[in-house]
Amino acid sequence: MTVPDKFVYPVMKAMFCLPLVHNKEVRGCVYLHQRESRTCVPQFPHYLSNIFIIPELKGTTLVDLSQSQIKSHNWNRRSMIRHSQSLAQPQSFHEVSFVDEEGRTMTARGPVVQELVRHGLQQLPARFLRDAPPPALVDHRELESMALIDMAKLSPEADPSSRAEELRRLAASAESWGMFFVTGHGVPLPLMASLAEVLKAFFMLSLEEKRASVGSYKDIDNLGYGRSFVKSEDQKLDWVDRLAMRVHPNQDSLGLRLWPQTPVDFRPVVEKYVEAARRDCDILLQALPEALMLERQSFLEQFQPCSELIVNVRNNYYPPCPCPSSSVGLSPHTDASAVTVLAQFDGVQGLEVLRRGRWVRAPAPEGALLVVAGDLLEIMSNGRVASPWHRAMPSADRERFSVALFYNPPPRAEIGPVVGGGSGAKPVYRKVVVEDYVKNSYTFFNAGEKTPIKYAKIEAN
Ligand SMILES: O=C(O)CCC(=O)C(=O)O
Repeated sequence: MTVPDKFVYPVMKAMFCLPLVHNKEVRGCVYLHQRESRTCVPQFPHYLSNIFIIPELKGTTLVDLSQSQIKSHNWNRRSMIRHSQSLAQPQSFHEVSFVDEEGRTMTARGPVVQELVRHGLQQLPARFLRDAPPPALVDHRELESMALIDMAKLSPEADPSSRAEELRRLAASAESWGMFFVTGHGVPLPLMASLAEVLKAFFMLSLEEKRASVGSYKDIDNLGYGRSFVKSEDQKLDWVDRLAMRVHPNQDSLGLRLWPQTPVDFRPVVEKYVEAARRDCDILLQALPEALMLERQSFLEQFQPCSELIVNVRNNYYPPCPCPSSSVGLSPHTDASAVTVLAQFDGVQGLEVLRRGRWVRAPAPEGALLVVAGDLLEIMSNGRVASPWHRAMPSADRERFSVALFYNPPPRAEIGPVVGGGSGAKPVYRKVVVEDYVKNSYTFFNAGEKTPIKYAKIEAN
């Protein structure tokens, strides 16, 4: 017997599915979900005193099955408990296609994380269970050096002394962290809010609706609705579902653009966001070399012809995790991009960066975008801006959404280090063809800290 759909809400923890017993009678079944928070709790004040998880009710929803509904399904306390246990069984899988080392297209399966959560998962399945990853420190003093750059001050029309100061801060943060936040960027706050809205609306569709909405990228490695970087059925998995899309170039004939049809404004909103974020990338790709005392156009000129440059977007959804201390939202990696722009929402943190051997949790300031150096920028800057080794961690009680936009030169472009600006250095990286580098990076994705970039390093004699 199944619970009628309209009463089944994503369940965060199986203990939340306890039947509600009132005067020894089954009065209802409690389902809780963060998303619906404000609507529900006030509707059931008389129930609250019966539930021993009251302190956890903040930000949750109660859904009540009335006596008559229970009777009509002939439920009793035991069958409801059985039912809530059966909900905990994982049922749905992402099919992931990938190209193996011999160029064959292979398929592997991995559970849909969001569905595990919806079915009231209590224990982390073995495929998600990691040896406890080292926890991150929150070091506010250290984080002060991760700059919040005001892009308005980078404009050539800005006051020269505040512009010089902003360029100095930009260089310092880029060289020290490989990342910095930007405000005063070209993405207006209402557009950020719309981006969050369409993203959440997409992930909150049922699994069938999501699949129907987005279609399939089957023949393309690492794109589509599903999960990233699965190469085998026994590999440890990340606690994330994602929708990864190529958004530029935009020729449909390449079969690379499969936009979700629902919500209907998904595509216009994401396209508007991409356009604005791309403009910001271009500004930063001029400001950065200037800040590093290199020729201002020396990075951006490596993005020609710009009609062919590649922009991918990965929309990440990290549902609440029953055992966050033994799982990872997104495994440690560097980005193969030149520049990544990360949008985080609702102030929910999760991104962590390895710095001086310690994991440090990045903040998620409202309205700011995080700019992260990718491996290609490390090469272009001859190692002065190192791509940070980073990961995302899930949380026990908060879902998290993020959008990572990867900005890359055209696949056939050859990029190389720009040396100068008083560094007096010899190149420590060789020139690489972008598509070769990206392919190499996928191959070595799981190979350990900063392995992919060794491909471009010039070994010291
Ligand atoms: O969600 C995050 O904070 C990290 C995202 C990320 O690193 C990625 O998508 O490559």
